[in-house]
Amino acid sequence: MDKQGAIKIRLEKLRQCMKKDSIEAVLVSKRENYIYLSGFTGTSASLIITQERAVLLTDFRYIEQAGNQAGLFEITEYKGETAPAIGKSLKELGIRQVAYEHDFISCHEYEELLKNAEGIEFIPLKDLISKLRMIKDEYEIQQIIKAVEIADNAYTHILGYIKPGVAEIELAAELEYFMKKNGATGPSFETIVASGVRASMPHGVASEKKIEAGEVITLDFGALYNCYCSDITRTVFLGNPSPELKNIYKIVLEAQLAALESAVTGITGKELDGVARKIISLNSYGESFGHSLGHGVGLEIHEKPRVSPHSDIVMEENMVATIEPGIYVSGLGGVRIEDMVVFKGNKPMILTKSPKEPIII
Ligand SMILES: [Mn+2]
Repeated sequence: MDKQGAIKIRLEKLRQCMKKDSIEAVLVSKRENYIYLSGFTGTSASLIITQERAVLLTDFRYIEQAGNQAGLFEITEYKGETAPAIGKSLKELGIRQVAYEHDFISCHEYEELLKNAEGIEFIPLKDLISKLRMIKDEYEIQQIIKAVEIADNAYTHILGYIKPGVAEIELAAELEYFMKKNGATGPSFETIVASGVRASMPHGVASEKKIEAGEVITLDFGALYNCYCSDITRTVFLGNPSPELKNIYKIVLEAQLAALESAVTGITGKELDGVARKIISLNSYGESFGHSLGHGVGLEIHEKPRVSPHSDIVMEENMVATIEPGIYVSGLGGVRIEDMVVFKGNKPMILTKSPKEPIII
């Protein structure tokens, strides 16, 4: 499926939902949402979509790019502030009520919109677009597969760089350099390299600390490819780990493999999270697994569906999520293992290919 074909179907689905919910028009200004619905990847645009019209407003910097990328949209150039341009367009289109991204635009922007669109009613869009984005189409899955592949290759590459005396930040730089040389536009989030006792911090962003023999190292990173994210975590040992860390690794891996087995369509986020959490708790590390099992990944690094103890969402075919249990012990270190999967009936498509047996460098 080509990109334009995919976008056409996404717009049709959005319009069906709008009809069902009696929404006359939607206003989209969140970047991931306008990329999804129009194909335009610049950093500033607003979309106004009705049953009949699809308008993309942007400024001088992006007119040419928008024309090239957003073939299904009428492109409107504006000068100056955004809100007056949106207000003018809404009036010209004869719109009486518009659904806006209430969870994205700021209070100030909202006030400006109201000021510039007298007589037009603003209603919250709720999770209409994020729900559509949960189910990935073929084009999206292809981009995600490529983003995961780049990260997998970067992991293999970085293993050769892990040695005593190398700083976490050097490893992060090498990972990011490798990913960009291999087709990524950048990292999908700030690279985490947490060594030694720092590995007890689930989000220990790479620091100037030098890695020493005998330490555990958690690497959590991802590639951004054609606007789609990947996310992988591996934990490796530089020299022989302590028996406790070795045992923690074994438990996390067992929990991760069990969760992958259970990653079937029809399971809820809560149930899936529970599969891994139960194993970790039975091994008395329940308190040390303080985050969710996973999260959706796509145009955003963290999106729906959540795989957490609070998530009632039912997993459906072609949802994409991470499975990433971890155990963190302050003063000792931590272990996390993370793969990305596509939900497919009774057996997930596991995208991440990097090995998970404990590696002692
Ligand atoms: Mn993750």
